[in-house]
Formats: sequence, C-alpha cells, structure tokens
Amino acid sequence: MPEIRQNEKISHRIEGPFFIIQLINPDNLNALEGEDYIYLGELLELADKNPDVYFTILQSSGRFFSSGADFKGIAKAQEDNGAKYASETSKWLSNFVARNVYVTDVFIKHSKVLVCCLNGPAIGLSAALVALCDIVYSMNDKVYLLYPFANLGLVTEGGTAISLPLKFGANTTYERLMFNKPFNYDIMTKSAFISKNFNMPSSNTEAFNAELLKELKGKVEGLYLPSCLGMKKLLKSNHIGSFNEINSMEVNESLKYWVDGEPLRRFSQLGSKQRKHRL
Ligand code: CO8
Repeated sequence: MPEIRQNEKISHRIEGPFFIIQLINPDNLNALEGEDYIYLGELLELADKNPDVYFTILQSSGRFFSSGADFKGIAKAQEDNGAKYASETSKWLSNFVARNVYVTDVFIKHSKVLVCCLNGPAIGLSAALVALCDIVYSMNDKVYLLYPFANLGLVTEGGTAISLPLKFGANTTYERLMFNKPFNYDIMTKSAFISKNFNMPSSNTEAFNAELLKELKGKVEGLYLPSCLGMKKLLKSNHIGSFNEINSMEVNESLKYWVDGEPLRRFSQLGSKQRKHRL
C-alpha cells in the first residue's frame, strides 16, 4: 500500500477486494475536525487508486457513527487569526470552503462501491457523506441521520441538496431540514435507504462490523468484480453533473454565513451545552 500519514481517529486496512476505513474515536462520538475530513478524503483516494480494491467500506465504533464536525475544531479555526489571512473571507475559504468541497468531491467521484456500516446516528457533514454511499446497512433501528443546518446557521452541504431529495423524496427532505428533525429509521426504511437491518444491540459495534464484513465476503464470491465497477460508473453517471454543480453552489452559499459569524456563535453554544438539537 502506498504511504499515507497516520490519524489517531481513523484507521484503514485492506482485506481482499475491500478497503476498510474505520472511525475509532468513540469517546467524542467520532466527531471529526477539518483535518480529519481531509484525511478521510485522502484514504478514499488511496482506495480509488488501488487496482485490487473494488469496495470501500466505512465502519465506525461505539454508539454513534459520527456526530459531525468537531466543535473544538471549529473553535480552533475561529481563533486562527494568523497574519496569513487578509480577511474573514480568506479565513473561511481555507477553513471551510476548500476542505468541504474537497471531501465532498472525493466521495462524489469515488469509483469503488461505497458501503456504509451504519452502527448508530450520523450528524452534519458525516451524515452527508453517509448519504453519498451506494449501499447502507444498519446495526439496528436506533440509527438516524441529522442535518442540523437550520439550528447551526448553515445551509445544506456535502451534496445534500441533491442526495436527500434523491434518496428520501423532496417533501420529506424539506420538512426534516426546515424544522431540524432527524431522518429516522422509519424514513430510511420506507425509502429503501437501508438495505438490511442486522438487529444487533448498540453496545456491539465490533460484532456488527465483523458480521457485515463476513456477509459481504460471501456476497462477492464468484462475481466478476470489474463488472461491479463498470455498473457503478454507469449508475453514477445519472447524477454526477448535478452533484458537481451543487458542491460548488453549497460551499459558496455557506461562505456568507461563516463570514457573518452565526455558525460560530451557535457552535460555541453547542460546545458549552447551551444549545441542543431536538432529536
Ligand atoms: N464535537 C466535539 N465533541 C462532541 C461532538 C462534536 N460534534 N459531539 C459529541 N461530542 C462529545 C461531547 O462533548 C461529549 O464529550 P464529554 O463527555 O467530554 O462531555 C461526548 O462527545 C458525548 O456527547 P454527549 O454527552 O453530548 O452525548 P448525548 O448522547 O447526550 O448527545 C449528540 C449526542 C446529540 C450528538 C450531541 O453530542 C450533539 O448534539 N453533538 C453535536 C452534533 C453537531 O451538531 N455536529 C455538527 C454538525 S454540522 C456539520 O457537521 C457541518 C459543519 C461544517 C464544517 C466542516 C469543516 C470542514
């Protein structure tokens, strides 16, 4: 495998045709800082370039898949007043736009089949990445996806202006986003977003990951795997143009909000537990 720097919150390994990426920071519910999202993107690129890899598997640990952007990382970015930034616009182009557009782009254009092992809830940008996966399996019915943009002074990101209406329907998407409500298990099953519920207890994520991987190994036996990549390419062609366009539109729209400062005020309230999401 080519060299890649290490990250203590994200591990990776290869097993046969599977490139397995695991979030391994359950103590803060697998929240990710900007640099972690970039690292995740770099791992996807590594999987993309490896000719022996056909499936990229996203696993997590603990009770949450990922609670999204780490509010400590956002606070760090806010305090980042080094001389290198000529203005607030310049600061947020670097700390938000460039990072967000990169990780979203890597997911949108990924050539291997993206499988998400959804062990628990996912929030924000992480939930956006889950919605960009090709196949999602759930550990049990406690899973949900929350896009708390209205509560945080943000707008859709990570391609969600397209992926959510596509996968859950336009009106359900409007209703959930406008009133900051989660896409719960019922919504996910009604829209066939989840392919299988493994019905395992929330305390047992490692067993879920292992069981699911075993099942996937069985499912790919005897298949001609280049056909899978050929089909992914064709299926992806349905929406790739729209995703590319929305990725740019979303970050440019969001930039105004970051420069104005409302998300910072709200993230700081979240960090000090003065603000909560309604679940
Ligand atoms: N960042 C940092 N720490 C977190 C986060 C987070 N996002 N989420 C949870 N934690 C920590 C908590 O602070 C807590 O730590 P400690 O035990 O030291 O107090 C621990 O994880 C457990 O969390 P809770 O006690 O709060 O657990 P609950 O079960 O009561 O609540 C929730 C779970 C509902 C997930 C709650 O923790 C929460 O609301 N977290 C924030 C979720 C959130 O809003 N994330 C941001 C989403 S927006 C987004 O991702 C887009 C941002 C774009 C910027 C991208 C830059 C590249």
